[in-house]
Amino acid sequence: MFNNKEAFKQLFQEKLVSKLGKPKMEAQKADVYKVLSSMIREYASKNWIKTNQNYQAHQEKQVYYFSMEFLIGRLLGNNLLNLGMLELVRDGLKELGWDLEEIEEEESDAGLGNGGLGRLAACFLDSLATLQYAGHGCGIRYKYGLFEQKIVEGNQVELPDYWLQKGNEWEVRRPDKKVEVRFKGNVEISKENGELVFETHNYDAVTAIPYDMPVIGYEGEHVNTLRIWSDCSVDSISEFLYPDDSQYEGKLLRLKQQYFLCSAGVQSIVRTFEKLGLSIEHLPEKVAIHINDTHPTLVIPELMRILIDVKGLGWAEAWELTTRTVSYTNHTTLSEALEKWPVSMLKELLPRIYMIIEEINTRFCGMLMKKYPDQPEIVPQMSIIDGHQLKMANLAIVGSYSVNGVAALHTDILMKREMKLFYDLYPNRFNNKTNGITHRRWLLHANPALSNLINESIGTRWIDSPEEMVGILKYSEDSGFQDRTRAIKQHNKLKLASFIHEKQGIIVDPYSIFDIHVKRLHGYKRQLMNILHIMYLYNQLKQNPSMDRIPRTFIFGAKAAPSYWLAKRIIKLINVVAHQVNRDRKVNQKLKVIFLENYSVSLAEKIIPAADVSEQISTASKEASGTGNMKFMMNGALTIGTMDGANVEMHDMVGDANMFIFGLQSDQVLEYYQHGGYAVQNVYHSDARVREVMDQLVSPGYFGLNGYEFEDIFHSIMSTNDEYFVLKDFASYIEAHQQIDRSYRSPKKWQRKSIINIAHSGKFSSDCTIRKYASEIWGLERI
Ligand code: 26V
Repeated sequence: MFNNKEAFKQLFQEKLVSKLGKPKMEAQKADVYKVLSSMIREYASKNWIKTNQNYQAHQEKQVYYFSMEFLIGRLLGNNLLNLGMLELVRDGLKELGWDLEEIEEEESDAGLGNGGLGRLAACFLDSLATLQYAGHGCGIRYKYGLFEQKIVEGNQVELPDYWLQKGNEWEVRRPDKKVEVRFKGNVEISKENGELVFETHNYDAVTAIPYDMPVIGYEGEHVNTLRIWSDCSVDSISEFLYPDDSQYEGKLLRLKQQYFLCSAGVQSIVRTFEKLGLSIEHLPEKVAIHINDTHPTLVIPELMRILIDVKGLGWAEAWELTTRTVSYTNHTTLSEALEKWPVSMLKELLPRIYMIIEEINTRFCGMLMKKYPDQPEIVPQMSIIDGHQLKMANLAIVGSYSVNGVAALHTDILMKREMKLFYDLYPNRFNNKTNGITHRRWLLHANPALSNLINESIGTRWIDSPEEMVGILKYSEDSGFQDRTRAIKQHNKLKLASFIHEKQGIIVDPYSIFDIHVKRLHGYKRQLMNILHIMYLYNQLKQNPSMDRIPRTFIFGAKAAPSYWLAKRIIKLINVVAHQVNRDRKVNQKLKVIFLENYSVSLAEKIIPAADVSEQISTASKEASGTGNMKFMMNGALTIGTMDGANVEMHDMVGDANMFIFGLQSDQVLEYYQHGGYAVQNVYHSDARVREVMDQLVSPGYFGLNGYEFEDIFHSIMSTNDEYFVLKDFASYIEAHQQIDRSYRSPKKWQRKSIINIAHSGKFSSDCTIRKYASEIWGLERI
């Protein structure tokens, strides 16, 4: 159908008429988007069906990746790329008078996730399909995705994201595959043939309807499924995505969402498995269930419930099958993000599930008492139910056969500290799988010029084997290659500069260093340290406007959880500083600050290819991995960063010479925590640069309007003993920025570093990560 441009043009025009009842002259961009995307979906359907038939016929083992979040972003461009039709469609549309890039802007950005965890799930789906593994996503079809952020007078304002308003051309509603999810009720226990039988009465039934989206692998042959569940009850369960990120709150609706996903998903898996005609004890040979953080942990008791209450298995057999089926990824060690549900809530909402959890816990604690008879203090530390709380991480570890962290350092911290007791008990269960990103979206699609240059230099094999990107290392000293990578970066910067001008009316110097900090706003990610450093630079430039500094444009993008007061105040501070700096004629040739509103997947695709410098400055030990760091590296930005998360592994590959590393190490940070922190007052009093910017936060009239404006931020540092070590790392952060300024003065050296980073970034492709999950955790074969 799409093997030549003329055929495409012909068919496209026919569809415009038949689908919209409009002649070509009257079609709007939105019409073009709608018709084109539905054509692509239809086109992919053949392979979608074929892939599924193949799975059935070969009884392939399948992995189901359960996640409360899939941050998929836009699909049109990526699907065209993966189908190998991007050029053809772009050219065909052009001849018909349309610009594909503009058409892509018509698609809503599916923001069914908060940040890294949800985006990781989306990258994994892309790699699973491309590598031809039988792997599917299982999620919730939220009616409202992550809120849309507006900045009004420097403050974040949240608007609902009704992403389905224009319809979703990629999904297929599957009412024939609906299942019933049951809440509440009374559990009645009876005895039949000497066996206990559990039956729940007077429950509330909710119908779960799946919507399937094709996940099209690169080269288009292989098409997996992302199945997202929706309900149609009056007070809808799948109404909206919780916008909190790394901040646990025990909300009843959130628990309902979690069980809704787990129950619908597991029921549908068992139904599919049964079509194979095998008896249930073969389940772990044919099915792997993976849980993305603890949010879907209820798959464990739900599978137990089905095996025992519906399939009639005994406890021991059900437990053996369950724990051979489920595997779990941990994504954080922040204690405030660990899920702990009130027992009272579970008992009422999910009485049978709670009974099963209680039984799991009783047996587990019994085993512990036998194993550690002389250390009774161990039991309450490892117990799944702790007084009135259910600890989801403990349940996830006990009920699964694999527990992995998301970067080497993170896994190390899990094994040696956070989960040490569990690691001692189950040493073989723990393993590391460093995160990755799909180079198809983040390089081929987001930065076509750089991809083409790589193709011209080393051929196209790297697209299938991203590790082969190291092949460009041999050009790191080649001045022709350096000039071309530099020109590509400049082109991307010009494009971003004009986007900024269009959105905000601010002119930024496209030849300045683009220094970019985009991610969720959180204390540990230290956007505050960045803006305080900008205040310091501003002070210096004001004092000496002719100071020799390479012009810098600092760009921020960050959403704060609506309930996270301090995070919102930091957004305000960034905007206030930006306002002041940008209109100050004495310095604004050398310094600009931009806050881009509504950071999202589609915005990231515009920003990242234009970065010279990538800010990855979390307090060491706090960022489990980070994935933005990898996206910037792949697009040739140099990282200013701490030895945290996957930065450590980036550093292993490129070395000190090609990254700007600063700050405390994770061991030092953890050591300080064990002794109640460090003496923040000493740093405040001894470093005049620190004191000056801190005092400016609370100086009357400093920021123009009313003084004392940022007393809350000042105190958030001084009265918590600077829990994120912002002041402690400040001096070394200043130094790292000075080094950036010096390095940028030698374009050749800078470009060399940039090429070395690009070359090594292939190892962070999620293809590499998924191969490891498949062979080391799931036991999948490539089809
Ligand atoms: C936690 C919670 C708590 C309950 C309310 C809703 C909610 C939503 C998301 C989360 C997730 C916290 C964990 C998380 O996002 N971790 C991030 O995972 C990335 C992918 O592995 C990793 O790169 C980041 O470093 C890590 O912070």
